[in-house]
Amino acid sequence: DHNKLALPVGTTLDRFIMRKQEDFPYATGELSQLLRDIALAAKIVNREINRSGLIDIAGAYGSQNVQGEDQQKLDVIANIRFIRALRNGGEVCTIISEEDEDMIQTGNNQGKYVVAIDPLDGSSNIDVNVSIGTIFSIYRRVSPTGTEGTEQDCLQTGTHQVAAGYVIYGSSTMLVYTTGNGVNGFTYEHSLGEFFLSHPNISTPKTGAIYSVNEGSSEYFSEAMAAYVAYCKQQNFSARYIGSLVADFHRNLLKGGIYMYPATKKAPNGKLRLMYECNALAFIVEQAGGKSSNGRSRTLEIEPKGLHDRSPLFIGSTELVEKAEEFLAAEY
Ligand code: AHM
Ligand code: MG
Repeated sequence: DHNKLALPVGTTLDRFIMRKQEDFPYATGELSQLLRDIALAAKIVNREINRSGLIDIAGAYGSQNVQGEDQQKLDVIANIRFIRALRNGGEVCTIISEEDEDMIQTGNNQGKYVVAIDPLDGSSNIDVNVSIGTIFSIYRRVSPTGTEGTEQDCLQTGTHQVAAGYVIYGSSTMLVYTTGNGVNGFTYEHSLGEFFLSHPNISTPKTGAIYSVNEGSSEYFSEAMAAYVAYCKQQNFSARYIGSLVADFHRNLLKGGIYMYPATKKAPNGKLRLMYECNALAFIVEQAGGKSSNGRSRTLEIEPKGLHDRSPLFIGSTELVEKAEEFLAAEY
């Protein structure tokens, strides 16, 4: 069946999405439209980020987000841009965002999807020209259409994601996503304003030699966690930690390695948010042949209790994540 043939490098994102939709004869095209809306917002945010050094758009905005952190102006801009694109697109009834305490109703009550988004992750890196990212998860609503989306629609386990992805605004800008059928990466060509397939069918190495963790917090690590980090050093792994989740994750996805944000004595659930950060990357890593865990159980099966729940995260090459779990089992 010609539709199932792999599409060549250089295929545009729009064409790729269209051709993939043809693989599902009954697909209505709504998810495809939603992915295109996200890509459009990503282009706009990319433009804002590229200009930020010039027009001094970045910098503290004076307000804080629900996690009590300083919100940079670009976070606010990215949040507005993504919400606007999803609202205009019409496929999404409800959005939850790391930047907003409550659910955002788009007014599209016929929309079948809900989106969880971290519009601009790694905000502390904005002012110093380090890569930052957007992370998103898409779920099908469980409530009937015709009304606003509910909290139950938003608080689904990661296993229910129908698509997830991230945008990395780095030395080049890329969109990487999955709809549960492998992972594909697209690189943005500024002069043409298009994303092109550059990394078809990404598969992450089974093992690797990079560990990524904020060792500045090691005073607060559990003994088991400290023992695993010591093990990584005995293995002569390279330490790589940008402090920008998408960038750290992306590098390890391509090269093999493990990213860790553990539970600490200070932050018993770690720092990262289950709905906006962990689940999307967990879906992607599994689709690429890797693994994601909270140190104990599979990220995608964690039952969310609240929109802004946090979870420890151990993600990357299967062998390394399993090794970390072995060490951490000493804690339980
Ligand atoms: P943010 O959502 O406020 O930007 O925070 C998330 C970021 C991640 O990108 C990164 O991996 C992590 O925080 C770094 O945290 P730390 O400075 O504690 O190592
Ligand atoms: Mg974040």
